[in-house]
Amino acid sequence: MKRYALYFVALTFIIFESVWGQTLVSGNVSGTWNLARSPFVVIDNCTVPSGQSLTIEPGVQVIIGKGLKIDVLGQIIAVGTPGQHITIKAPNDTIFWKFIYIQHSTKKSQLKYCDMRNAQRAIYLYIGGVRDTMRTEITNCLFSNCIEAAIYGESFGTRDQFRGGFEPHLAPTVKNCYFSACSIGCMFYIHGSCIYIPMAGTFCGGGSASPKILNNVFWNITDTAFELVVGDVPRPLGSIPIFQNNTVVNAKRGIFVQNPYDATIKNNIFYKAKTGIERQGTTGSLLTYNCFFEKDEKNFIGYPSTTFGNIVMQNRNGDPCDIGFNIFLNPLFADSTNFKLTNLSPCVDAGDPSSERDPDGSIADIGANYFPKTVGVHEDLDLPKNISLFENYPNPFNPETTISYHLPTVSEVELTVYNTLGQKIRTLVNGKQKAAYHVFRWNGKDNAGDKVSSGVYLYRLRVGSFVQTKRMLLLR
Ligand SMILES: [Ca+2]
Repeated sequence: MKRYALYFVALTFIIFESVWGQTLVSGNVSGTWNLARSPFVVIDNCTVPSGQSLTIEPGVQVIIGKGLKIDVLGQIIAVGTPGQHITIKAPNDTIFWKFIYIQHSTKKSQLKYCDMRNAQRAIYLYIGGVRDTMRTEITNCLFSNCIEAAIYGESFGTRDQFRGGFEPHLAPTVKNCYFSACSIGCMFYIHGSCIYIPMAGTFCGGGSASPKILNNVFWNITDTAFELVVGDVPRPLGSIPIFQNNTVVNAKRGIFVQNPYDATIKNNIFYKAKTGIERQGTTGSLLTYNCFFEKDEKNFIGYPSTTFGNIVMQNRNGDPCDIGFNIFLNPLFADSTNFKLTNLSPCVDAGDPSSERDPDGSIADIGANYFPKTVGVHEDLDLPKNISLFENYPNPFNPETTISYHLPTVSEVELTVYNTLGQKIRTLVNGKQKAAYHVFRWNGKDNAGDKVSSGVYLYRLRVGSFVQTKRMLLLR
């Protein structure tokens, strides 16, 4: 009788598999999920244990039940192909699964050509309590209908009285992805904690995050496309986020950056974003070669600097721009889903000339999808041939101003501020620099860190035998 029951269970399972063609999964999972056993239905929380790996093959469907998650303590490799995407979704469009939670693991996880929809946070990256870097690659994926964030990263440093604190680092790459109908596209949160030991002092650990967000489209984002947030123990541990060549269309905010994040934000399009960029605190984030259109003027750059957003010069296409070569023109999209550019777009070849060239060999376009020119026609590298020192901006200023210059070749550079008596006040740059457009801020303080008084100051750029001096006026 007992044996009979076993046969019955086995038979039921086989029938279930063949009739419904699905595999139910829960608990510990690893190995390979292949097309023959697809779809994989997650009926309870799953875990990829530490040291183990889960591979999901092209074409596989993963259906995750309401509020459920896949914890990845080891590694997940979900790599589809352009013709056979992997689908990760809820049983229907009114239900939301939780997330794929990749945590602590320093084995590189990879998600490519995965379509993820109806999640709380589709991908949740977490590193804490270690002194290590976690790198996850998320490329060519589609995210839609994520109620909190499509990708949420968290780096949490912990206190440690013996080693002065754990300082984990999160450094994912998100490239060629498409985000739509999500509250937040990508969000990274750094924080930590401290401990006080009598006689020994306070020991703090802080996390850092340097995501590379490249060539993605963010469309219909109800909150923010890219958000960098700082929690407790905000220690600037070398977070260097890069947001480059993305297209953001219809968002409440394009980017939100908190101090001490120091982000590079270049070659992006912000189209119909209520607020293009909002900065909180004195972030050193550098905004260059972006295109803003139909922004809310008064909120454009956020607190505290209004340095950018003012038309003061022309870019290499002859279009009006600010000192960071940001333009404020209609990008002239060729279509309303992929947001490719037309040949008349002011974004064509208007990106940073020092960034990687487009596949057609031309200077980088602004936005996620470049406009391909006739293959084989390569224009000359159109960088300024001479060293150029630009007017500081704003001028007069209080308390800070921006000084910029262009170097055509790698050079030894000295940028110094003098008073009208010829006394050296502040050395801003002294060393070798690459061929590029460089921007520096002067905060009105001398080398000792003291505020200097109102008056005329001179800034001098010396590059080899090239020396040029310009005047600026500080009015406190
Ligand atoms: Ca180009």
